[in-house]
Amino acid sequence: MSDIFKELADAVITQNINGAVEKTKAALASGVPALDIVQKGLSVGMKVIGDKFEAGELFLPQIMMSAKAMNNAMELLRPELSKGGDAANAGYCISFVQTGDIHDIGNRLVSTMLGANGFTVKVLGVDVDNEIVIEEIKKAEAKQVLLVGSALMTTSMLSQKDLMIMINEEGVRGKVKCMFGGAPVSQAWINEIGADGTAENAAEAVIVAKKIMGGN
Ligand code: HCB
Repeated sequence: MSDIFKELADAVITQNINGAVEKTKAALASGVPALDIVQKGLSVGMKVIGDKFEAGELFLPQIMMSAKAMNNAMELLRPELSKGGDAANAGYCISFVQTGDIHDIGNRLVSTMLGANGFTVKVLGVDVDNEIVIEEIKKAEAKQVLLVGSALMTTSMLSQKDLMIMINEEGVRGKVKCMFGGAPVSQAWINEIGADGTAENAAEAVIVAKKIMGGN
């Protein structure tokens, strides 16, 4: 990892809120692409934090500070990430974090990147009940809607299966393409629940979204 990416990751790992912002400013000033700052720097730090939490080496207050460091850096990056993508209308999508889940850093990043690449994104936020998602699908004027659901916990991931059942029961399966993501989501899970795709990160999410919506 180059020095700047290591410094960005370290700022998140050490809960250095000011440091994460300063390193992000410095990286932007030296011409590092915003997406690289997120994917090669800040997100790498968040992965380390998650692993340390799982190993019992860190506790919730520390994760919250790391999340704040990443979120503050993201505030600087969002305008950059929103620039320069493919402006052609790529479709309408509904983005949300599943019920019971408040992890929104990744979902917001995916939503920003989809917006930058021609999608019109309706962001429903966190802890969203499946009933609300169904209502939004029915309300949508677009013929084809892309669902962008995130779940960061094995528990909240289960509601993606319920959502797919509801989508079928409510007769709206033909209107939606379903892309789900988040750390516990795998292709095997997507196949099991009968969804259309998943992606490891925001850049891949744009590629998968365009593919399943019939673009290039
Ligand atoms: Co949180 N947490 N957390 N957490 N948390 C996780 C998710 C664990 C995996 C940590 C661990 O144990 N290793 C774990 C879940 C375990 C499990 O279910 N198996 C966990 C837990 C247990 C909890 C609490 C229950 C802790 C507690 O209270 N005891 C609690 C739950 C609160 C709730 O939701 N009801 C909790 C709270 C928190 C916060 C508030 C401190 C904070 C969230 C702040 C926020 O989001 N505003 C937090 C954080 C930060 C994490 C970790 C460390 C990082 C998550 C993150 O932001 N990653 C996470 C560890 C981990 O994920 N390995 C840990 C960075 C982003 C950029 O990546 O994966 O979210 P991402 O998104 C990617 C990718 O998945 C993909 O693209 C994104 C961008 O590149 N993607 C999609 C995402 N959505 C997509 C949708 C698509 O359609 C396509 C692609």
